[in-house]
Amino acid sequence: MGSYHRDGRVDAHLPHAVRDLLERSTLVIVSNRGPVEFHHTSDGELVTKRGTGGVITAMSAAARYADAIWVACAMTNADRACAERMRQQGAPFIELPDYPDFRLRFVVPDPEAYHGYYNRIANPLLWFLQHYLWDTPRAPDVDHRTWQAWHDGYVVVNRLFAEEVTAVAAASAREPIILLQDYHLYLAPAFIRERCPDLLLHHFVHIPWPDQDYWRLLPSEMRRAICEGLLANDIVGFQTPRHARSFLNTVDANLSDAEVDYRRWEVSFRGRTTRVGVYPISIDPELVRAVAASEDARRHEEHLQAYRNEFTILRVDRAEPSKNVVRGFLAYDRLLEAHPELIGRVNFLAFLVPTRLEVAEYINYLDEINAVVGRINAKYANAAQVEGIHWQPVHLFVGDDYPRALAAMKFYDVLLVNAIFDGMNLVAKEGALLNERDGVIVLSEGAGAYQQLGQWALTVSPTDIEGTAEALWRGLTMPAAERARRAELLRAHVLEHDLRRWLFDQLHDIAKRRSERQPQRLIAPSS
Ligand code: GDG
Repeated sequence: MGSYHRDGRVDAHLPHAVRDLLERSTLVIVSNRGPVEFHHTSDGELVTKRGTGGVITAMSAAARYADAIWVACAMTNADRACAERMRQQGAPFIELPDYPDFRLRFVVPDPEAYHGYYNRIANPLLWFLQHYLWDTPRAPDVDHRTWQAWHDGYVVVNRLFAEEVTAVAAASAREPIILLQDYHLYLAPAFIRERCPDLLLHHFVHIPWPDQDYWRLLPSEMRRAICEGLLANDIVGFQTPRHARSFLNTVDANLSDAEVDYRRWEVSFRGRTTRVGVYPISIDPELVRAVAASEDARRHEEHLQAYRNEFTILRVDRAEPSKNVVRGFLAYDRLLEAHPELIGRVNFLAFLVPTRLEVAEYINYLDEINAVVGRINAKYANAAQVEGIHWQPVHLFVGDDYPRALAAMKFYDVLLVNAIFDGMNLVAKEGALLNERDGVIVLSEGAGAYQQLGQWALTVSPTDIEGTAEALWRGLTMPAAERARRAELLRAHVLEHDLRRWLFDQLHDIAKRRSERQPQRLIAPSS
């Protein structure tokens, strides 16, 4: 795989338009979470820890190809201390000796603004909305605290991001290309545009874009500001055509002065045109294989052998309501009821990463998961005992351990990815790449990956517990030749549509927009 060299040489194997763009530009990656977090050890030493999550993984790979600066929020006390020291020293960036691909700049909101932006608006309000997670007769309640969090949190922090980005752009020796990430930053593009009308702005939305009717659960002031913010970009990218079309509909429904061209996937608004694109995110096969082959992963693989059975079902996810973990266990329970011949012969291994434990819904969800697993294990332990065997049908591993999760992907017979509505679900792609047993993927129609991988998976509606149980059964009993055929096609697709392609397709479209804009620039400066 090619890469960028700090001395300015860009790998010759990159497509021409992309290579040209990278040679002239600096990529300014803008996301809530940065590539690393700083922490103080007990003896006061400053150490870095690599950030987690799909967005960081993807954009970290992007930084290998280009001169890159990352603008992110300070999350820890040590992050804030670092930003302060950088300011006092008048240094433009934080250099990271262990991560030479990045130069970093922190946005440092005051804690109250950050709390409103992150814990009240971004997660849970926008995240819940965009994943259709609300039980609408009960939530959300947009009350005075929500409005306060919107004005004094979300708007304020988005403005801080815009200030930081414009400062970075102004100081950049090369042409800056701004790559904004996700739902935390919907307003920032409009604030950046106020200051820098000519900057190239690209925004990728990693999560679903729901139907325009569902957006009406947010007050019109908020949803209009979100649409206007996104339309300040040159390109807005989504994971699937369905999400992109929903965005066009939402703009059409909310901004009467926007002109939506459904044929060209463009919106004209206040004298500018925004293009809407589809870029399904993927994995970096080389990187994923390297982690899976690491010493750490091999140790886990060995240890996990004890948890396997004649059949192994696997799930790997954040402990997140949108991932539909509880229904997955209910489907497994139903499978065992319908096929008692599986008793003692199948194990369900679930690797769950605790997430957002500052939000009550997430603590409750983890409790629900523990309760359903406890119930299933108790129920079948008794049934197994009657037959004189010791058997635990579900093994739950809760914790943050990426090499362990990848190690487990090598030996599943069925991988369950049954998200309700989700952006992509990279786990389906990692599983397809790493599995060594021609394992079958049971995939929800609500997962973003469904659009690409659905034809070779067994697909289910996310609420259909009976259908999911049947799909698990079909997966476990599928003839070997059919399993092998599907596994091969899944792997080939993932290898061809990798993270590099996701990135380069976006850079290619940015280069195209850039070349279209050059003539406008020649005319504009005197005004
Ligand atoms: C969003 C969207 C979209 C697994 N165990 C651990 C761990 N993992 C890795 C997985 C996978 C990643 O975390 C999770 O990928 P998802 O695709 O489920 O992503 P989300 O975190 O929900 O993020 C999603 C994604 O953005 C990218 O656009 O696909 O739809 O919701 O790679 O293998 N990672 C760590 N510890 C673990 O124990 N650090």
